[in-house]
Amino acid sequence: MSNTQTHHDVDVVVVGAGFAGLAMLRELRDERGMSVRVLEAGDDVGGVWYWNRYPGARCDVDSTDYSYTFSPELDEEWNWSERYATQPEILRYVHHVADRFDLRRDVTTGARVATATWDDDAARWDVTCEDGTTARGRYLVMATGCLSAVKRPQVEGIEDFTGQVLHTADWPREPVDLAGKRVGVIGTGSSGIQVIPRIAPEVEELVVFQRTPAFSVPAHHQVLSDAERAALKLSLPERREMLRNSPTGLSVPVTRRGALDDDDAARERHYEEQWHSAGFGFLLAYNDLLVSHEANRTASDFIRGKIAERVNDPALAEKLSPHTYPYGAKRPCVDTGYYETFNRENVTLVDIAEAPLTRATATTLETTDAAYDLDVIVFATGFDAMTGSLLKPTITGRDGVTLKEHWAGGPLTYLGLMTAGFPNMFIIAGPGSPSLLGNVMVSIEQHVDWVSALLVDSEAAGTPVVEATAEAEAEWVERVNAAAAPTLYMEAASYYLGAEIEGKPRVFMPYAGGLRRYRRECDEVARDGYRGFRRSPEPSTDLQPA
Ligand code: NA7
Repeated sequence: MSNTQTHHDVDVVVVGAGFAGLAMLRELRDERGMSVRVLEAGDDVGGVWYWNRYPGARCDVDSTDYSYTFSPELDEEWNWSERYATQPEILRYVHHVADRFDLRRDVTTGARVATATWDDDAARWDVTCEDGTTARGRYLVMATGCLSAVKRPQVEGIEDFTGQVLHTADWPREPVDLAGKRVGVIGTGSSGIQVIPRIAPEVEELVVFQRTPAFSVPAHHQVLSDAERAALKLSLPERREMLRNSPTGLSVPVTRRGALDDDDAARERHYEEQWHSAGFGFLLAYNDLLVSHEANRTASDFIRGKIAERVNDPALAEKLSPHTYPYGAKRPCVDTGYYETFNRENVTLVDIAEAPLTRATATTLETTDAAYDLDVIVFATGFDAMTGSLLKPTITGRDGVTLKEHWAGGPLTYLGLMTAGFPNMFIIAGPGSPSLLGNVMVSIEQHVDWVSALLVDSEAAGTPVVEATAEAEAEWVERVNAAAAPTLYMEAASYYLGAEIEGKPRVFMPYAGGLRRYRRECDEVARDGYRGFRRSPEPSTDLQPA
């Protein structure tokens, strides 16, 4: 659908119609009576769950904890069918929410934002989209997601490849038939680890190009019975309270035990028990896995031991075992039969750390060692994380300074919510906030509520121009760095650190102090009259030039 020439003059322009953008729309429109226009690049709502429709795509947070919490009626009527929802089910949920709360009427789809420019005289954001849609709003909310700017590595000659080239994060909407094909998958992060075991049984041959092995633990997918669903619903209030007060936003009990508090036998028993139930929560088996090398080594060794048990060929198991970074320092993965997939006759692992990819030809993908005949190449190479989608459009703040210029040395934010020099622009669950380090749904709702309260307060006080001060921003950036410094996060070339993109500033982007502490901090700032934010009245319209 083309939106050419459509203009929207509203209170709030929201960019992105994923979980965050839709929550912001509902909150500001239905709870605060503001006019909102959501601009969405995709042809439908859903954000990351709209684009990432590769076989095997699933959430690795429990469905119940990856749901909106604003409506008891919604909780009552929606029934998740599995412990971890599949992508189609999550997309159905998003559609249900969009329809039930009549959100679509304020969403323009197919509108990729090209520019957003602050007009200081009018105190308005002017937004333009590639399809010609324009919007003007007093506030701009960037709800663009941390994992949405797709990373497509340059492989020499890829344009000459005559087979199909796919990316997990931009999977075709129509079904892709891989049956009987020779398929190469590049990348072994969460997406690769989900797609590989899923397609292995149907393809003729699967070649996995691995640069860095991941740590993965069993997901323990499980279809929920009626009784389990009923019990989950009953426990919702308690569970939600736990999520809100937890450091991770996950419904995993916080342990006070460190890995070395247990003797070897007790620790082994505990890991074994966690291995058989925890899923993603395995990382929280002990409270020091991300701060102590010695503690981390016990978990890393345990997982490597399990890989050795799951893969028949010891040399192959060794290649699949990570040794170059601590467990958890990169986003850990959960899987269903990932390692066992390599026991199949039709699956080959190619270590491209040892023999790097060199080029593609019409029919092959080549490394320094060999050429692989393929019909399909699947990039599972992830994203330009956290800042990619914020820096793609040209966002221009005060005095003509662009966000790209302001963030040339890495993202600078106050509380992850605003950046100095960009008045009335908010970021949902972006850099400088816990975002990807916890359950992002909890982060999204916390930000939506907090921004909404700030807007109401500012409007009531007659000071609707809000801006983070440069001092507050500098102080917060220091806090973000200080929170990360003692952790093992600093020891992996991860997307948390900007290592996924060549030339990207190497700074630790999310706030590692935990969701609970972060929420407390945001609440205190609000209680202190929004300390660190400068607020001023809108310029009088009488003073506007004609
Ligand atoms: P990730 O986790 O960023 O994984 C990307 C994978 O692709 C990872 O194995 C990378 O290896 C590999 N990669 C990236 N670039 C290249 C190049 N140029 N050559 C070879 N291999 C490459 O993305 P996902 O989509 O799997 O998961 C993203 C999030 O989705 C995940 O964190 C969950 O939150 C859900 P590397 O480690 O960089 O050596």
